[in-house]
Amino acid sequence: MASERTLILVKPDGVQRKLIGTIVSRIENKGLNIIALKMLNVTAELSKQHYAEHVEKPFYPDLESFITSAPVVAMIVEGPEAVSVMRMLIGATNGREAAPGTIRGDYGSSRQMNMIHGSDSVDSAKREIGIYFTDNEICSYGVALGDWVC
Ligand code: RTP
Ligand code: MG
Repeated sequence: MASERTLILVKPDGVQRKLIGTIVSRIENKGLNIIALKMLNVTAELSKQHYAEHVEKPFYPDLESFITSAPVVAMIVEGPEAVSVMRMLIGATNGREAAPGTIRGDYGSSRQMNMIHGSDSVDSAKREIGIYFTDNEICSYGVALGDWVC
């Protein structure tokens, strides 16, 4: 089972609604390792880098206004199949359609303000981790769940 890294953001609505701890707990309860974590303000430039695939889409101006409106908490999460495991924990993009039990399904009722970002592939994760973190901000510790359970 491949150990992967994925880039997670608690978006401005999650920070404003004081759900940082809840979201961190969900990730830890699942057995994944948080190997980097910081709070920052996303600038317009950073937003355009992160959401390069969406910059030309009609919803992008609203997305940029939202993601730059308050701090985010950025994390690198590592573990077996971390990219797809986190996407499952996060749920569908639109909080109104996300399944109960997922983070968006339990806390979100909007398509725009959907609490959390998770990379959508291993390649996206590598690109996004490089945008948000330098190598010396990434830690290594402990044993991933996949080393304990097959
Ligand atoms: P994310 O990248 O933030 O993890 O979300 P996602 O993969 O589930 O969704 P994606 O299609 O990548 O869209 C990125 C973010 O843009 C906003 N959005 N608004 N039609 C719309 O109004 C619309 N579509 C997407 C959401 O905030 C979404 O998370
Ligand atoms: Mg996406």
